[in-house]
Amino acid sequence: MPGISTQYGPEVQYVSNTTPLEDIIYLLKRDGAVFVRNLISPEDVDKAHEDIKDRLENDEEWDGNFFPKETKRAPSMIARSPTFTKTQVMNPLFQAVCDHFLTTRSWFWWGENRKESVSKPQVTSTTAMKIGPGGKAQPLHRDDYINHNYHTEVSEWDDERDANRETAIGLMVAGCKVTKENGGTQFIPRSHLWGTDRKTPPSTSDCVFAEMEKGDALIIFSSVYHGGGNNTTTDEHRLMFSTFAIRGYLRQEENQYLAVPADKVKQYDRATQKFIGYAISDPACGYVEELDPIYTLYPEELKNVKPTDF
Ligand SMILES: O=C(O)CCC(=O)C(=O)O
Ligand SMILES: [Fe+2]
Repeated sequence: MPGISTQYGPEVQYVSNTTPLEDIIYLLKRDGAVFVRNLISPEDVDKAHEDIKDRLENDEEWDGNFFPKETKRAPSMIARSPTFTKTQVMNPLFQAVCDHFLTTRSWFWWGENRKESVSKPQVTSTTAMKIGPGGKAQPLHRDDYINHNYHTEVSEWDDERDANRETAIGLMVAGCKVTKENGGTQFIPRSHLWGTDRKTPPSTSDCVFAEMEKGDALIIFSSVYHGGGNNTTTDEHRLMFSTFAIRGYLRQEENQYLAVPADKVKQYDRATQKFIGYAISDPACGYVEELDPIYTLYPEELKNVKPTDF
């Protein structure tokens, strides 16, 4: 049987939503990004948009060049849209990809014992971004500069060496038809393999453009050079939703404990609450009163629970 590598052409791939996880993982290791068609239903995308319309329209203009003044944003999406949270943040494919690349496994001496710890990924930011006509492209950047992540230059992915290479992964979902003309995300394929210390800055001439239908998704390593594109239209708005996840022991970009009020967190199931940050990152990050932070939501479950070793 031919291997995965012979099934795909050399360019960044658009795959169907039934593609096996191992193929998606292969393509991410190879290119740093992959498009998945029809990952989210157009109805769920529209509902998520509905939930944040007011926040988007009333957004403050950004001061600086990271976002053009034409871009409206809606942060704190987990507080604002249960539909977004259930269908995008907790999307099973995105969760499986994050689990694969962002789970950290380490071992330590603890006296004479060899102790192993597994830290699971968590959400780090959730934003909707609507680029208006005339909006200029963002500077190309790596989102993992937020995590002070320095990369060494490599020619291709190596599972053992690169197990901890990525700190974060994004799921970008098209909220409308996204084109090069209306500001589709531009990114440099395979730039996740680049060293931080390259002498020349990333160039838009190396970029490809996200061209997507509503509900299509772009899964992208945060080390890939990218940015929102130029909106050269006179009448189109480009809406994209983004969810990023990071390793469990790193600080969240968008502070979920303050961005999402506890009563909103309580409306979600336990898996979602954990992903929001209501869990210990093993061995010992995130406790409250030396216990799992989930008990701040459910103090009635505290009976017979004792603080214990990490
Ligand atoms: O709007 C986009 O397509 C990308 C946005 C982005 O890269 C960012 O906000 O960090
Ligand atoms: Fe970015």
